[in-house]
Amino acid sequence: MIRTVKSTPYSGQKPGTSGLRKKVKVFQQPNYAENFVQAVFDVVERADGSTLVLGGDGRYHNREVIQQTIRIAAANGYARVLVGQGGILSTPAASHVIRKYCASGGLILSASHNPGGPDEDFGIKYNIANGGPAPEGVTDAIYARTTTIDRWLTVDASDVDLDTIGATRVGDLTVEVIDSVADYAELMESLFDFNAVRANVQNGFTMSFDAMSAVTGPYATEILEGRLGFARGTVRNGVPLEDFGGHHPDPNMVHAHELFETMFAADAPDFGAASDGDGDRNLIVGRHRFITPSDSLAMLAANAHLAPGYANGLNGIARSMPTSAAADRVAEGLGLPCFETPTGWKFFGNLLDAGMVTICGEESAGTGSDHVREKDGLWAVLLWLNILAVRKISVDQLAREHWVKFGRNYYARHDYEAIATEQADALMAELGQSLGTLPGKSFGSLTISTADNFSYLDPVDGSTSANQGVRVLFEGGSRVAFRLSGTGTEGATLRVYLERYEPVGGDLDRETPDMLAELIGAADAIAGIARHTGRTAPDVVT
Ligand code: VG1
Ligand code: CO
Repeated sequence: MIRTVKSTPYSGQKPGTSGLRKKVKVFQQPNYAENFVQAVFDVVERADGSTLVLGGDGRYHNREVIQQTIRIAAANGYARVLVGQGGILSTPAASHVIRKYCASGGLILSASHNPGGPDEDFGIKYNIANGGPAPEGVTDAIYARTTTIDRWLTVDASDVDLDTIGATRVGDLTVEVIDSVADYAELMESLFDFNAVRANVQNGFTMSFDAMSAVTGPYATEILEGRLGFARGTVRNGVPLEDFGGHHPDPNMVHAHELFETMFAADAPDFGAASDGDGDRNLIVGRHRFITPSDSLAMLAANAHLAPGYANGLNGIARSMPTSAAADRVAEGLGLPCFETPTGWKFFGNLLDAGMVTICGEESAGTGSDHVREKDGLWAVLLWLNILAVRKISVDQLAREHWVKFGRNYYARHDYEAIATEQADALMAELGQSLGTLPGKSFGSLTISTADNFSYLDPVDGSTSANQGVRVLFEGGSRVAFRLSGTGTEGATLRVYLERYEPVGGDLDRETPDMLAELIGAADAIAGIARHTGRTAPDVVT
């Protein structure tokens, strides 16, 4: 029996860079999650009788929303819901399950790298039938629907047992609880040379993986310890916790500092990695060598042909605008097309579907390929392991050889968090107005060559996305970019992206802060960060 529940719209249900993210307390309000889920079902493309994939990163409130969503799906004509055991599906695993079982889409319950717990963040993201995040046209339609919604549909049914694999019925809907890891692990095994990695491990290659008490724990334990033979204990913080143990599940130098300590110790293992709340980000640290995500993208692209899944080479490379141009130099070297997209994985979907690119990446520790339509943390780790096993060199050696061949893009991101929204908006508005006056201006040895507000024309569907951040380019290939975060839940976060290019034959072995010092000063002078925000230093440097 389908039941109609009267409701009224909530303001602010606009998906950001990656889904709708709010405090748990906001999501717990009566009808809040239900309205959003119903709005999704009201607007997305699907036939009656479709399959929906459902899962999340296991954070606080995950199970409640899964149970609500199952009943709403049953009332909205879905035939089948595939839900990860315990409500767990990493973002890349969900993307794969959508593709493998020809679902019409999926709901991923996660606020990714944002902290979890009763007073922290929750999120819902819709992915379309290609397995990728809903493009802007779809998220705009979902948002528009939330502003007029006056009811949601449900069935009266008790909660489904999410912990036991198997099928049950909810009204006319079949709910299948599936193994969260199996399909994904099989996909990884089809892409990479597990034998080569296993042999390397047997020869003494060691690693440390920090799952940050988030969703990758079960995936990493099965694949790294179970299938590749790394020692037990290689995966740390491997049990997903509702509050991620009180930490930010954000794999960077600040939040994954324990891993850094391990990797810079005298007895460091050969390889270190970490992933984020929902398993789509990766952090790569070699023994005594941090690899920036932008460099990781470039190094993976340059060596991907060493893995069986990419043995035929790449079709092209795409990176988000703030990501360093290191990948562009590899594309140039390999004679491949290279694309610059706005921030957020949803902009890669069309390029991947059209076969125009094989590998994509973002400076925020996201890398992935056409095997799914999301960034994929463990995928990047496994590609690194495959490359190192074949080339039989260390991370540090690989990086040095890469820079000698392509030059080095010194890179950092400075985040100014929880600043007043009016201050952030004023800063960006003033910066936008000053763009025309910037070319030709000098700051120390740096001279601005061009400055613009990044606008993207999607070469596949012809859509335009304007206002995607300010780019200031200097003569010689250095750059500063500015944009406001679209994933935060408190005030505004200003992100300042700093990049200095040292060409082949240049200064390739210096410390990043020294190399960026002049650019940091220029960034403040250009945008008036201290003047607008009162902040003289960033909260987080990654
Ligand atoms: C951030 C990153 C962006 C990433 C997004 C989602 O967005 O900068 O590169 O795609 O998070 O990642 P923003 O708008 O806050 O800068 V995740 O791992 O949160 O799904
Ligand atoms: Co994530």
